[in-house]
Amino acid sequence: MKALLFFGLVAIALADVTRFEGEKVFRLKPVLDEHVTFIKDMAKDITVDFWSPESPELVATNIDVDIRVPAMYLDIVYTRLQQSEMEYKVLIEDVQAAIDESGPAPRAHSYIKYNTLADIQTWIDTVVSANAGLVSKQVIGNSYEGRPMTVIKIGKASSSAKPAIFMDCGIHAREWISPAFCQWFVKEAVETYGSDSAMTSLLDQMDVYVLPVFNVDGYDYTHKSDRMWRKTRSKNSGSCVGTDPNRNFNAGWCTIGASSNPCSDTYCGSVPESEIEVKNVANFIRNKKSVIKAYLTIHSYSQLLLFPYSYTYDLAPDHTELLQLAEGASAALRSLHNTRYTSGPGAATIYPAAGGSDDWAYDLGVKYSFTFELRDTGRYGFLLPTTQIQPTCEETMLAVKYIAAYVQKNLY
Ligand code: 9B3
Ligand code: ZN
Ligand code: ZN
Ligand code: ZN
Repeated sequence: MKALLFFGLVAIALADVTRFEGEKVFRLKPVLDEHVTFIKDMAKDITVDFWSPESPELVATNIDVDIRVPAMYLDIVYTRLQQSEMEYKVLIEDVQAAIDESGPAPRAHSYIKYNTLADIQTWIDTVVSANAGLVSKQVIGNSYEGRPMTVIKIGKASSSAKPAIFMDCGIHAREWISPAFCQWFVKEAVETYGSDSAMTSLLDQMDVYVLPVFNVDGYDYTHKSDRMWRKTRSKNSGSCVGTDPNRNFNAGWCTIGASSNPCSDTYCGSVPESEIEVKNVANFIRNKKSVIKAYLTIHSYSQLLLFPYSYTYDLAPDHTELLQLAEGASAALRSLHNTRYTSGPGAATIYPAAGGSDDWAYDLGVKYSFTFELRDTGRYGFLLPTTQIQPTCEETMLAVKYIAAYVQKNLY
């Protein structure tokens, strides 16, 4: 008994899990330049976690700013908010309570739970063995901490090279609905191939490469240590860990909307593709450049369907076509549960930011390049309840299938 208690305590000590008791998420509504200055100054004085936009550099007037505030700073934040006379509300009263509401980690793989990385890795093998002839897997490299990055290939076997779509999920560790969607997509593909005419035709003519978890180290870390982690887990000079993988691609790298401070949540890294995870994906796409016709990357939250560019306000050469396609896909998504998405180029629609994967893929020559920001709009943010996994995935399927069907009809 004593031994059990001892090992129990050791396990808890080793786990070293960050807790968020009494922490709140605020939505601030800056309308004056003074409000923006106020928020940036506050970020300098106290540690606040920017949920949206994802770092203080990206704060501007007339955009909602969602921040998580540690319990010890609540008094001072309330006092300062009164002084600033800025409009605000509390989105989440107690972050730990919101985390606990998502319940204990599932004991087995489930499409309506947030699966652990280990369960996702086992699930990949199960799907591959159960659907030989349609599904295969390929390790595209290992992460910084040595975990395999596995891409699932779905498509009817063919003797000639098929055009393809590449989709990744989980670039950002805490955006848990994203890997859930990639798993859902694979499930739907194998379940509806042969009965759904659009899916059958798609997988007969094209291959879909799905990377269900891009940031494997970060995702594992959000399950075991810190639910709010965003970046990779690579070591920087100094004590701060991790690079933002979606600021580390070689697309206007670190020129705007990214930080050169390794402690920032939007740290761009020491050089483009400094992160092995980014390099692995970039190499995979470069090697298949001639067959990859669309690049889809799944994030959360905000309900946006973005396309290039984010690193500049300049419109992409294919702007009109991409906007039309995004609006069609958003309408398809909305038709199921009336979930409203905004479509547009990243810079003007969310914030200008460089080093993102969609811009990089587009400049490489992948014309149909999109970033999804899934549910919600901030009620739960990254802590989207498991009850919303199914409706979110069902509606997102409609948008992804809309884009896939369009790409299939417009091969180039
Ligand atoms: C950011 C960039 Cl840099 C891009 N090219 N496309 C989309 C985004 C938004 C995501 C991010 O990394 O901040 C949302 Se989580
Ligand atoms: Zn993201
Ligand atoms: Zn996001
Ligand atoms: Zn539904």
